[in-house]
Amino acid sequence: MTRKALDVERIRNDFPILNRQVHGQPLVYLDNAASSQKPAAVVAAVSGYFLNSHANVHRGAHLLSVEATDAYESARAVVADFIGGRTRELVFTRGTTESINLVANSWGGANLAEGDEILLTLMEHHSNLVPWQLLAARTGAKLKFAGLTADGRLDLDDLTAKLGSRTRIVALTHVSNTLGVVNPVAEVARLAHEAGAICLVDGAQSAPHLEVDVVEIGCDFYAFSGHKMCGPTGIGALWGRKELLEAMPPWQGGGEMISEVRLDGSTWAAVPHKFEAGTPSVGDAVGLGAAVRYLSNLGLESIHAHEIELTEYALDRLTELDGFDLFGPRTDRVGVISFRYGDIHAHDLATILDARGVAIRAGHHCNQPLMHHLGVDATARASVYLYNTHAEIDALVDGLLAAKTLFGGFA
Ligand code: C6P
Repeated sequence: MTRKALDVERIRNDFPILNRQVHGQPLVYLDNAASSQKPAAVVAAVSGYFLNSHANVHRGAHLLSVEATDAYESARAVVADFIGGRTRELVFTRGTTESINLVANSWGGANLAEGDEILLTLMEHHSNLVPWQLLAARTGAKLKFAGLTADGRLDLDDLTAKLGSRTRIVALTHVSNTLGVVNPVAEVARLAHEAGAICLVDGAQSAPHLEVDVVEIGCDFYAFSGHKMCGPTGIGALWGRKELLEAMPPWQGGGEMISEVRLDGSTWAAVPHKFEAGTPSVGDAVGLGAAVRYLSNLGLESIHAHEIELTEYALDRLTELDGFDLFGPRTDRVGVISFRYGDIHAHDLATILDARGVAIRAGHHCNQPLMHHLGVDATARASVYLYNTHAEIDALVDGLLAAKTLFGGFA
């Protein structure tokens, strides 16, 4: 397939919010790792659904319910295809956090016993750590953590050394939301399987930016969120291997997830509906389907190439600045750029940049153990997406220089 270069100016027209001003300055949105902006096509799909076709799904005999069910289930097919999975293996959830909690509670509750081990890494988001802590407290399982190399990559030797006969699951992020590094998840899935464990990949920061194929990765679960990939908030998905999903008990009970309910017990709907108790977020699923269509039309390969080129430009310019210190490796990364700038606190940097219309994130990024490891309490973080431009990177650089001037230089 030939890769088309992105027409970024045309793409920017699809995102009306990018034309607004912030504090009287043009918006420069560089907080995409936290949440992306939405193209008009996604907003139109959601509003079109509610204005024309809304009813509850899987229930009604009337036309609107049939249309709503079709819209919901075709969104599932599109989203599953986007990550190379089969439709019946894709469970709609509220996002990555809920997807991982589903696995920890359902698979973990059924499969872990005292002394079993859950292997994570030092760079996990709290969403891929706290659910396992809760599970460990409930089952007596132990958590282990693979370390990092000095330049902020996953230490595969350490991970291999920590995989043992009691390891039941290796759960790791595909892309670090602080370090920007892309982890070798296919290699980790292979190592996990060799050790008799399964592998969960947190795809919150990869699904929006990389061509993902869960079959090629060879993982057992893949979790991601719609709002970081041009879709609505409150919707995301868990992809899981059919055999695992079928063997797992339901997590939440209620309508939609049953086959038959009697007073003395119930039987369950087939996957994926077994894991979708209650009325689902139909409009958000439709919006996620539209987001996936939007990204697919542009091509993930082209989106990724644009982001890599922009990231290279950003790193070239930023690393020229006196006092700029990048967290994470220079290569094998996406456009999540975490940094320290002299002795100016990350929160001060974010405030000064905001006054100039430049939105970045400052804080621990729900990575407190990683911050501990890096010896900081917070980092500043700029993160790019398909609609960002070189001029916006220049605005970031100018903002940092202005911050230094405002502080009268570094101590
Ligand atoms: N990271 C960030 O600014 P939810 O909130 O469920 O959509 O995604 C949680 C999550 C899980 N894993 C990774 C790697 C993530 O980056 C995130 C969300 C945002 O970095 C908000 S803290």
